[in-house]
Amino acid sequence: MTTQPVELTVHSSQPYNAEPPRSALADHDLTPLDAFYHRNHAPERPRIDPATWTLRVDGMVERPATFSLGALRERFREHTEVVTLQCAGNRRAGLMAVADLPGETPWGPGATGTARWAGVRLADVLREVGVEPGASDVVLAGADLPEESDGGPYEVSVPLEKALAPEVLLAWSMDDAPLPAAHGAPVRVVVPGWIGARSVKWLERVTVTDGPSHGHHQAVAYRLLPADASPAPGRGVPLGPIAVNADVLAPDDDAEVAAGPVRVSGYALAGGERTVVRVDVSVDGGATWRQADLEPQAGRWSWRLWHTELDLPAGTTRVTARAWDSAAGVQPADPAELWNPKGYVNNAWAHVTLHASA
Ligand code: MTE
Ligand code: MO
Repeated sequence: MTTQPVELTVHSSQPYNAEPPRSALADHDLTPLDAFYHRNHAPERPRIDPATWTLRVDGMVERPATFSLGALRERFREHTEVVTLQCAGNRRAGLMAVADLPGETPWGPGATGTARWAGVRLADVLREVGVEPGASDVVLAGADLPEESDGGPYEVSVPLEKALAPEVLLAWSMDDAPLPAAHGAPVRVVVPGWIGARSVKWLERVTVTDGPSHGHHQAVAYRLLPADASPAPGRGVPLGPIAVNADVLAPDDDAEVAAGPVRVSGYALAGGERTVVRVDVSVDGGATWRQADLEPQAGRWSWRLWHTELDLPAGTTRVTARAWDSAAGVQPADPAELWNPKGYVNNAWAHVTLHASA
């Protein structure tokens, strides 16, 4: 088998925002590194020397501390998790087709990917410094300086309860190799089951607090607003756990295929603590459905690959997929009902159009 270099669709170069085509994600438990999307907010990637890098842990803790990379490796056990990251803006193009979202990145299906991450548990680090009573949130700050952060770094927070969950890692390794600079080296946070925005890259500071971060990307962006509201600090619901989502990854949208049996495959992701329990595929716009076969999950926090075989007649067929999660959540049919002023969480039914020749 020959592997061709993946060509990413580059939405912007400063900040660098790029996604792979569906075909590069299809049928891989672990996303090939060159097919992993890039989502940045600052125009420049920070330059960090791992030899002098330190992590400051402070705020409502009994023993504020500063750790070098060596100290983190020595003091804490390494843990590994296979985790799917998904940007809250994934599939935004489907919302933009409903109504314009000026200034927002028109993400297609590729702002998601799965990797094997290794590092230390944030919980172990927090236990070492001792969280004080009354604390409720953990603020995570990177080294990069987005323009909308008013001179400060990219900063978000997660509730203390999630920060203490065993799956949340401070990762230095991606797919058994050192974490690439583009994905947050030397150390990034990985918050499984939650929107990608909480998985802070180029981590420099962890601060235990009694409220969420006031940073732009916690207080204004990455919040869900009703369609008729406009973003303002504290308005709307902060996005945390991912909503159930799925996509068709192969064949690609608008592909030419031979009529007859066609293998269709994709992924489904439940988000939060939930799991994918079922994926349906329809060739008649959702009037009737067949159940796809689910493949074993690579990890508790990774997507679930699925596939089915369709018998396609000559001509054009629109293939639709939807997933169900273990909380009886199912993807909604219509992106018009989901449209929101920042264009997050498009988890409407997925479609690709296939052209079959006899
Ligand atoms: N961390 C920092 N420091 N700066 C960022 O711009 N973007 C976030 C998150 N962590 C971001 C960050 C968003 S919105 C997503 S979806 C993921 O990183 C993307 O991670 P990736 O570029 O490694 O795919
Ligand atoms: Mo994101």
